[in-house]
Amino acid sequence: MSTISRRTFLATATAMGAIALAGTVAYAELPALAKKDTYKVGFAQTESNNPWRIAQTESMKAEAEKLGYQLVYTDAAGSAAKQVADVNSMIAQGVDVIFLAPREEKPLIPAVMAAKKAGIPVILLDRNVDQSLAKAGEDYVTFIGSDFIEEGKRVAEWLAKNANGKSKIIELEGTTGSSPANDRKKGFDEAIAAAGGFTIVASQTGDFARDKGRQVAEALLQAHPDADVIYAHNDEMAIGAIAAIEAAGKVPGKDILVLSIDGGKEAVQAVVDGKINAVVECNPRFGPKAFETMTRFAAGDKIEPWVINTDKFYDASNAAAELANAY
Ligand code: GZL
Repeated sequence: MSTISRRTFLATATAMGAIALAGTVAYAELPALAKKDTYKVGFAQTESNNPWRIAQTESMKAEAEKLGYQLVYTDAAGSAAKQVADVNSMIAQGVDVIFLAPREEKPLIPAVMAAKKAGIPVILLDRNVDQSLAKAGEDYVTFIGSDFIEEGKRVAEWLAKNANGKSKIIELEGTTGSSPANDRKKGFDEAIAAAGGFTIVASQTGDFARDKGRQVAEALLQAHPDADVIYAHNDEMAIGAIAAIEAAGKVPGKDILVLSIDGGKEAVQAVVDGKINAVVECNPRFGPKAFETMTRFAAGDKIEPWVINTDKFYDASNAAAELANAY
């Protein structure tokens, strides 16, 4: 190889290396958030098909308004693909930061990585992404949300103490592929197996929706007439299951125990009425903690990889007293 072409080769290789390194460095570092008086903030919601999601959206909008920030809000109407497109549109609009409630753990990874590549920090709210594909502190700032495994475990622990001989469980799972559905199942199933004496006779998704939950509960009650416990991953499906139990001529909360997660007013009232036996809260009021975390990040604080929300617990012993505080 002649000297010139060797020099050219080395210069080119160095330039390419620098580009590659720069590219790598840009990809390797979490985007920053400048400290400013006001921000243009994106919030990519999954859907608005139940009181929990509506309460979460209201909380985010109220906090943004209180702070005087511009909020770019999108609703993916239950489509992970649309939620990815929504995030890409926020990137195109040049938002400063994106709050994302990833509908499902894997499909939203491209959205997280696109925001990172565009230099826009992402804060995950309420639901997480697949931890083998994206990391807090590298690809997104942090995950703010409940410990879903613990939520499922707390339901199982209550059941193990209060089943009074009931033992055949129908499990109504949340949205397939979502972190709350995956982890509420993991937490409950492992704890109930450890307790011994219980059988999960059927486990099927009701997509966190009331009517789908009712339909699935009706079908599973017909297939398993000996079932005497229904564990629903959220209140909407639990309330749907109550209708299914009554349609089967049985008494919810007595013939068939009903257990749930979320703790909305309607479910806590059902605990007061004896139709639901126990509910683990999953508070949707993310606004204050979401924007407080954003402010900490902008100030240069090191944000913990998981900002954990603590959850209350409701059963016959406290539901009436707590009802006013439920969302
Ligand atoms: C949990 C949240 C779940 C609620 C459901 O953080 O993602 O989604 O438990 C809602 O009610 O649909």
